[in-house]
Amino acid sequence: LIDRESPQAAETAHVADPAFRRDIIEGLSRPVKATPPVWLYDQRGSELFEAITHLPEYYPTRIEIALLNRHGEDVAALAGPGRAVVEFGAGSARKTPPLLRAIEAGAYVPIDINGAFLRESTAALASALPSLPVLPVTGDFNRPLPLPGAIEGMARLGFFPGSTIGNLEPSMAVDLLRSMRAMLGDEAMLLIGMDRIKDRDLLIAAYDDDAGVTAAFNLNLLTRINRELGGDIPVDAFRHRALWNDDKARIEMHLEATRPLDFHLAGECFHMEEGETIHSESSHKYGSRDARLLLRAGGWEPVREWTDEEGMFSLLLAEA
Ligand code: AVJ
Repeated sequence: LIDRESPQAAETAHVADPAFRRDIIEGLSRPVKATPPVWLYDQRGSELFEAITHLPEYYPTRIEIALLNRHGEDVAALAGPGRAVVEFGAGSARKTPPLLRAIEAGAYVPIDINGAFLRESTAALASALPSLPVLPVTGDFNRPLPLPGAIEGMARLGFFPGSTIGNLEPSMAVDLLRSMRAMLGDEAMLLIGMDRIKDRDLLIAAYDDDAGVTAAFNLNLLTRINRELGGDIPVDAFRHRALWNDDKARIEMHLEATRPLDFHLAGECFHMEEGETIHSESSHKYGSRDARLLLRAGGWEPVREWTDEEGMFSLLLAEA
Protein backbone atom coordinates (compact mmCIF):
# COMPACT_ATOMS: atom_id res chain seq x y z
CA LEU A 1 0.00 0.00 0.00
CA ILE A 2 1.33 3.42 -0.90
CA ASP A 3 0.32 6.31 1.29
CA ARG A 4 0.25 9.09 -1.29
CA GLU A 5 0.53 11.78 1.35
CA SER A 6 3.70 10.41 2.91
CA PRO A 7 7.01 11.84 1.65
CA GLN A 8 8.85 8.67 2.75
CA ALA A 9 6.54 6.54 0.63
CA ALA A 10 7.20 8.81 -2.37
CA GLU A 11 10.95 8.40 -1.83
CA THR A 12 10.86 4.64 -1.54
CA ALA A 13 8.83 4.46 -4.71
CA HIS A 14 11.20 7.00 -6.41
CA VAL A 15 8.21 8.97 -7.59
CA ALA A 16 9.11 12.65 -7.58
CA ASP A 17 6.44 15.23 -6.89
CA PRO A 18 5.78 16.87 -10.29
CA ALA A 19 5.73 20.29 -8.60
CA PHE A 20 9.22 19.58 -7.18
CA ARG A 21 10.53 18.66 -10.63
CA ARG A 22 8.98 21.73 -12.24
CA ASP A 23 10.20 24.18 -9.55
CA ILE A 24 13.76 22.78 -9.51
CA ILE A 25 14.22 22.68 -13.30
CA GLU A 26 12.71 26.14 -13.65
CA GLY A 27 14.79 27.55 -10.76
CA LEU A 28 18.09 26.09 -12.00
CA SER A 29 17.42 27.31 -15.56
CA ARG A 30 17.28 30.95 -14.53
CA PRO A 31 20.26 33.27 -15.09
CA VAL A 32 20.41 33.68 -11.27
CA LYS A 33 19.66 30.23 -9.88
CA ALA A 34 17.05 30.13 -7.09
CA THR A 35 14.77 27.40 -5.71
CA PRO A 36 11.68 27.73 -3.46
CA PRO A 37 12.54 27.11 0.22
CA VAL A 38 9.63 24.68 0.67
CA TRP A 39 11.71 21.93 -1.03
CA LEU A 40 14.31 21.98 1.77
CA TYR A 41 11.84 20.03 3.92
CA ASP A 42 11.89 16.38 2.86
CA GLN A 43 12.09 13.83 5.68
CA ARG A 44 15.83 14.45 6.24
CA GLY A 45 15.44 18.21 5.81
CA SER A 46 12.66 18.31 8.40
CA GLU A 47 14.84 16.34 10.84
CA LEU A 48 17.76 18.70 10.24
CA PHE A 49 15.51 21.74 10.74
CA GLU A 50 14.32 20.24 14.04
CA ALA A 51 18.02 19.88 15.02
CA ILE A 52 18.60 23.54 14.02
CA THR A 53 15.92 24.66 16.49
CA HIS A 54 18.04 23.18 19.32
CA LEU A 55 21.32 24.87 18.27
CA PRO A 56 22.81 27.50 20.61
CA GLU A 57 23.15 29.97 17.69
CA TYR A 58 19.56 29.53 16.47
CA TYR A 59 17.72 31.82 18.91
CA PRO A 60 14.24 32.16 17.24
CA THR A 61 12.63 28.93 18.50
CA ARG A 62 13.98 29.28 22.04
CA ILE A 63 12.91 32.90 22.38
CA GLU A 64 9.49 32.39 20.81
CA ILE A 65 8.73 29.50 23.21
CA ALA A 66 9.78 31.68 26.15
CA LEU A 67 7.52 34.50 24.89
CA LEU A 68 4.57 32.13 24.47
CA ASN A 69 5.05 30.81 28.00
CA ARG A 70 5.56 34.26 29.51
CA HIS A 71 2.64 35.92 27.71
CA GLY A 72 0.11 33.14 27.20
CA GLU A 73 -2.07 34.69 29.93
CA ASP A 74 -1.86 38.12 28.27
CA VAL A 75 -2.97 36.58 24.97
CA ALA A 76 -5.82 34.85 26.85
CA ALA A 77 -6.95 38.12 28.42
CA LEU A 78 -7.09 39.83 25.00
CA ALA A 79 -8.53 36.95 22.98
CA GLY A 80 -10.95 35.50 25.52
CA PRO A 81 -11.72 31.78 25.99
CA GLY A 82 -13.34 29.33 23.58
CA ARG A 83 -11.71 30.36 20.33
CA ALA A 84 -10.95 27.90 17.57
CA VAL A 85 -7.16 28.02 17.13
CA VAL A 86 -6.25 27.65 13.45
CA GLU A 87 -2.54 26.91 13.08
CA PHE A 88 -0.83 27.47 9.74
CA GLY A 89 1.67 24.59 9.50
CA ALA A 90 1.53 21.40 11.60
CA GLY A 91 1.82 22.33 15.26
CA SER A 92 4.98 21.80 17.25
CA ALA A 93 4.56 20.03 20.57
CA ARG A 94 6.81 22.65 22.18
CA LYS A 95 4.69 25.63 21.10
CA THR A 96 1.08 24.67 20.54
CA PRO A 97 -0.22 22.74 23.63
CA PRO A 98 0.86 25.47 26.10
CA LEU A 99 -0.92 28.10 23.96
CA LEU A 100 -4.08 26.01 23.63
CA ARG A 101 -4.16 25.55 27.41
CA ALA A 102 -3.44 29.19 28.22
CA ILE A 103 -6.19 30.60 25.98
CA GLU A 104 -8.69 27.81 26.82
CA ALA A 105 -9.19 27.00 23.14
CA GLY A 106 -12.55 25.62 22.04
CA ALA A 107 -11.11 23.64 19.14
CA TYR A 108 -7.81 23.18 17.32
CA VAL A 109 -7.49 23.20 13.53
CA PRO A 110 -3.95 22.47 12.32
CA ILE A 111 -3.50 23.07 8.57
CA ASP A 112 -0.58 21.48 6.72
CA ILE A 113 0.21 20.35 3.20
CA ASN A 114 2.01 17.28 4.56
CA GLY A 115 -0.66 14.79 5.68
CA ALA A 116 1.91 12.56 7.44
CA PHE A 117 3.19 15.41 9.64
CA LEU A 118 -0.34 16.50 10.30
CA ARG A 119 -1.36 13.06 11.54
CA GLU A 120 1.72 12.93 13.80
CA SER A 121 1.12 16.30 15.43
CA THR A 122 -2.63 15.63 15.70
CA ALA A 123 -2.00 12.38 17.55
CA ALA A 124 0.48 14.08 19.92
CA LEU A 125 -2.01 16.88 20.56
CA ALA A 126 -4.87 14.49 21.23
CA SER A 127 -2.88 12.78 24.00
CA ALA A 128 -1.65 16.09 25.49
CA LEU A 129 -5.16 17.62 25.51
CA PRO A 130 -7.65 14.73 25.42
CA SER A 131 -10.80 16.87 25.79
CA LEU A 132 -9.98 19.35 22.99
CA PRO A 133 -11.62 18.77 19.59
CA VAL A 134 -8.80 18.49 17.02
CA LEU A 135 -9.89 18.99 13.39
CA PRO A 136 -6.92 18.70 10.99
CA VAL A 137 -7.10 20.12 7.47
CA THR A 138 -4.72 18.87 4.76
CA GLY A 139 -3.98 21.55 2.18
CA ASP A 140 -1.94 24.54 1.04
CA PHE A 141 -2.81 27.50 3.24
CA ASN A 142 -1.37 29.97 0.72
CA ARG A 143 -4.84 29.88 -0.81
CA PRO A 144 -8.08 30.17 1.21
CA LEU A 145 -9.26 26.75 2.39
CA PRO A 146 -12.68 25.74 3.73
CA LEU A 147 -12.55 25.31 7.52
CA PRO A 148 -14.33 22.41 9.29
CA GLY A 149 -18.06 22.91 9.79
CA ALA A 150 -17.66 22.05 13.48
CA ILE A 151 -16.09 25.49 14.18
CA GLU A 152 -18.95 27.37 12.49
CA GLY A 153 -19.90 30.35 14.66
CA MET A 154 -16.76 30.04 16.84
CA ALA A 155 -14.42 33.06 16.88
CA ARG A 156 -11.00 32.13 15.50
CA LEU A 157 -7.41 32.75 16.52
CA GLY A 158 -4.93 32.23 13.70
CA PHE A 159 -1.52 31.01 14.94
CA PHE A 160 1.49 31.42 12.65
CA PRO A 161 4.64 30.91 14.74
CA GLY A 162 8.30 30.46 13.89
CA SER A 163 8.75 33.54 11.70
CA THR A 164 7.69 31.33 8.79
CA ILE A 165 6.17 34.49 7.25
CA GLY A 166 9.82 35.61 6.80
CA ASN A 167 10.34 33.01 4.07
CA LEU A 168 8.06 35.05 1.80
CA GLU A 169 8.89 38.14 -0.21
CA PRO A 170 6.92 41.05 1.36
CA SER A 171 4.34 41.14 -1.47
CA MET A 172 3.65 37.41 -1.01
CA ALA A 173 3.54 37.84 2.77
CA VAL A 174 0.81 40.48 2.33
CA ASP A 175 -1.16 38.12 0.06
CA LEU A 176 -0.89 35.35 2.65
CA LEU A 177 -2.04 37.60 5.50
CA ARG A 178 -5.04 38.68 3.38
CA SER A 179 -5.87 35.08 2.59
CA MET A 180 -5.72 34.24 6.33
CA ARG A 181 -7.99 37.20 7.04
CA ALA A 182 -10.53 35.93 4.46
CA MET A 183 -10.34 32.39 5.83
CA LEU A 184 -10.69 33.33 9.52
CA GLY A 185 -13.51 35.90 9.34
CA ASP A 186 -14.51 39.15 11.01
CA GLU A 187 -14.17 38.13 14.68
CA ALA A 188 -10.70 36.72 14.12
CA MET A 189 -7.40 37.45 15.79
CA LEU A 190 -3.94 36.43 14.64
CA LEU A 191 -0.93 35.52 16.79
CA ILE A 192 2.20 35.63 14.67
CA GLY A 193 5.93 35.27 15.37
CA MET A 194 8.35 37.52 13.50
CA ASP A 195 12.13 37.61 13.68
CA ARG A 196 13.63 41.08 14.18
CA ILE A 197 16.40 42.96 12.42
CA LYS A 198 19.51 42.78 14.62
CA ASP A 199 23.31 42.66 14.67
CA ARG A 200 24.41 40.98 11.44
CA ASP A 201 26.93 38.70 13.14
CA LEU A 202 24.19 37.24 15.37
CA LEU A 203 21.96 36.75 12.32
CA ILE A 204 24.68 35.10 10.26
CA ALA A 205 25.71 32.82 13.14
CA ALA A 206 22.08 31.65 13.45
CA TYR A 207 22.17 30.54 9.79
CA ASP A 208 25.78 29.29 9.71
CA ASP A 209 26.27 27.40 12.97
CA ASP A 210 29.59 25.97 14.18
CA ALA A 211 28.34 22.37 14.20
CA GLY A 212 27.45 22.64 10.50
CA VAL A 213 23.82 21.58 10.93
CA THR A 214 22.47 24.44 8.80
CA ALA A 215 25.08 23.63 6.15
CA ALA A 216 23.86 20.01 6.12
CA PHE A 217 20.24 21.25 5.94
CA ASN A 218 21.02 23.42 2.91
CA LEU A 219 23.23 20.83 1.13
CA ASN A 220 20.55 18.17 1.66
CA LEU A 221 18.55 19.92 -1.08
CA LEU A 222 21.18 18.80 -3.63
CA THR A 223 21.09 15.21 -2.30
CA ARG A 224 17.29 15.28 -2.57
CA ILE A 225 17.43 16.57 -6.15
CA ASN A 226 19.89 13.80 -7.09
CA ARG A 227 17.77 11.11 -5.45
CA GLU A 228 14.31 12.18 -6.54
CA LEU A 229 15.11 13.64 -9.96
CA GLY A 230 17.94 11.27 -10.92
CA GLY A 231 20.55 14.05 -10.99
CA ASP A 232 24.37 13.83 -10.84
CA ILE A 233 25.08 17.06 -8.95
CA PRO A 234 28.56 16.81 -7.32
CA VAL A 235 27.39 17.69 -3.81
CA ASP A 236 31.03 17.81 -2.52
CA ALA A 237 31.73 20.68 -4.91
CA PHE A 238 29.22 22.92 -3.10
CA ARG A 239 29.42 24.84 0.13
CA HIS A 240 26.78 26.46 2.32
CA ARG A 241 26.73 30.25 2.43
CA ALA A 242 24.59 32.45 4.68
CA LEU A 243 24.63 36.16 3.93
CA TRP A 244 22.83 39.24 5.16
CA ASN A 245 21.14 41.25 2.39
CA ASP A 246 20.86 44.61 4.11
CA ASP A 247 18.86 46.26 1.32
CA LYS A 248 16.12 43.63 1.61
CA ALA A 249 16.61 43.04 5.37
CA ARG A 250 16.94 39.32 4.93
CA ILE A 251 19.26 36.39 5.50
CA GLU A 252 19.85 34.45 2.32
CA MET A 253 21.02 30.86 2.16
CA HIS A 254 22.96 29.93 -0.94
CA LEU A 255 24.67 26.81 -2.27
CA GLU A 256 27.95 27.96 -3.78
CA ALA A 257 29.93 26.07 -6.42
CA THR A 258 33.55 25.81 -5.24
CA ARG A 259 34.82 25.04 -8.77
CA PRO A 260 33.43 25.21 -12.31
CA LEU A 261 31.08 22.26 -12.71
CA ASP A 262 28.44 20.58 -14.85
CA PHE A 263 25.57 18.34 -13.89
CA HIS A 264 22.61 16.64 -15.51
CA LEU A 265 19.08 16.17 -14.42
CA ALA A 266 15.80 15.34 -16.09
CA GLY A 267 17.60 15.15 -19.45
CA GLU A 268 19.03 18.66 -19.19
CA CYS A 269 22.61 19.85 -18.71
CA PHE A 270 23.49 22.63 -16.26
CA HIS A 271 26.73 24.55 -15.86
CA MET A 272 27.94 26.62 -12.93
CA GLU A 273 31.01 28.82 -12.63
CA GLU A 274 33.22 28.80 -9.53
CA GLY A 275 31.54 31.08 -6.96
CA GLU A 276 28.14 30.94 -8.66
CA THR A 277 25.30 30.12 -6.26
CA ILE A 278 21.85 28.59 -6.02
CA HIS A 279 19.74 30.83 -3.78
CA SER A 280 17.80 28.30 -1.69
CA GLU A 281 16.07 30.35 1.02
CA SER A 282 15.41 33.88 2.23
CA SER A 283 14.44 34.74 5.79
CA HIS A 284 13.13 38.30 6.04
CA LYS A 285 13.54 40.20 9.31
CA TYR A 286 11.15 42.90 10.50
CA GLY A 287 11.59 45.89 12.79
CA SER A 288 8.68 46.74 15.07
CA ARG A 289 7.23 49.33 12.64
CA ASP A 290 7.88 47.07 9.65
CA ALA A 291 5.92 44.31 11.37
CA ARG A 292 2.94 46.59 12.05
CA LEU A 293 2.99 47.93 8.49
CA LEU A 294 3.09 44.39 7.09
CA LEU A 295 0.14 43.32 9.27
CA ARG A 296 -1.93 46.38 8.28
CA ALA A 297 -1.16 45.86 4.59
CA GLY A 298 -2.42 42.30 5.09
CA GLY A 299 -5.73 43.44 6.61
CA TRP A 300 -4.86 42.98 10.30
CA GLU A 301 -4.78 45.67 13.01
CA PRO A 302 -1.96 45.15 15.52
CA VAL A 303 -3.17 44.89 19.15
CA ARG A 304 -0.02 44.01 21.13
CA GLU A 305 3.60 43.12 20.57
CA TRP A 306 5.69 41.11 23.01
CA THR A 307 9.46 40.84 22.70
CA ASP A 308 12.40 39.60 24.76
CA GLU A 309 14.73 41.99 26.66
CA GLU A 310 17.18 42.15 23.74
CA GLY A 311 14.47 42.67 21.11
CA MET A 312 15.56 39.56 19.20
CA PHE A 313 12.14 38.13 18.33
CA SER A 314 8.55 39.39 18.43
CA LEU A 315 5.20 37.83 19.05
CA LEU A 316 2.39 39.99 17.68
CA LEU A 317 -1.34 39.81 18.29
CA ALA A 318 -3.58 41.46 15.70
CA GLU A 319 -7.31 41.66 15.06
CA ALA A 320 -9.34 41.54 11.88
C1 AVJ B 1 11.42 27.74 9.42
C2 AVJ B 1 11.61 29.37 7.72
C3 AVJ B 1 11.42 30.05 9.98
O1 AVJ B 1 13.97 31.07 8.24
O2 AVJ B 1 14.67 30.78 10.27
C4 AVJ B 1 16.43 27.91 9.66
C5 AVJ B 1 14.20 28.09 8.34
N1 AVJ B 1 16.57 28.05 7.54
N2 AVJ B 1 17.72 27.89 9.32
C6 AVJ B 1 14.10 30.38 9.24
C7 AVJ B 1 15.69 28.02 8.52
C8 AVJ B 1 17.80 27.95 8.03
C9 AVJ B 1 13.49 28.99 9.29
N3 AVJ B 1 12.01 29.03 9.09
